[in-house]
Amino acid sequence: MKLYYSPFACSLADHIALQEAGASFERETVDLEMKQTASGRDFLTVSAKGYVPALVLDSGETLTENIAVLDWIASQYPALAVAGPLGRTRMLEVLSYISSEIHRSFKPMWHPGGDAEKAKARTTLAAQFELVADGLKTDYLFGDQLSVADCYLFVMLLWAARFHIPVPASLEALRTRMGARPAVRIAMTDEGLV
Ligand SMILES: N[C@@H](CCC(=O)N[C@@H](CS)C(=O)NCC(=O)O)C(=O)O
Repeated sequence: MKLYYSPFACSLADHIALQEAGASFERETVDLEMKQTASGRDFLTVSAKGYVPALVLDSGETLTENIAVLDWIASQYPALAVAGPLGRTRMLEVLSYISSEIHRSFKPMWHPGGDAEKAKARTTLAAQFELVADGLKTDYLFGDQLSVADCYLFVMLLWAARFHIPVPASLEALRTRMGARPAVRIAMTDEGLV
């Protein structure tokens, strides 16, 4: 399989999850502005959506959308899934919150200008991280074992640090804990982030 990604983009979550899973995968960066892969291919022929992540499976099928890609990784590598009768549902609940609320709230931060919008986004993000922290009672979101949801949350926490958005101490600790994991360090090194 092959992961199309861009350094420090949300696709880092999928990159980390694959690395944590011990999966065998190829990877290729994408120039998101030019919609071109590092090998010069038109990225729109890989994914018409034109954004990362895109994961091309060994079957030749292409998966997009963080929620779907991370859910697929958890289904293939159960060590990264959430156990229990409601485990998958709870995992999807968190992935959806991260994707449709937190991830989306960062949007103004990536574009120049829009100071009022940025200020509003900061307030929204701080409240969203508080809400996640309120439910965090263990080392990771779902207990003592990391799941794909932590991988996505970790990227949001890295973005928070980059934009100086305050997060509660428990999430700072999670960011540090995740950042020290060997697989996370490998993925971040591969993306030129450490
Ligand atoms: N709905 C998508 C959004 C993915 C997304 O926003 N990717 C960004 C990087 S974090 C991207 O590739 N942006 C480039 C673009 O939209 O042109 C998902 O959840 O996977």
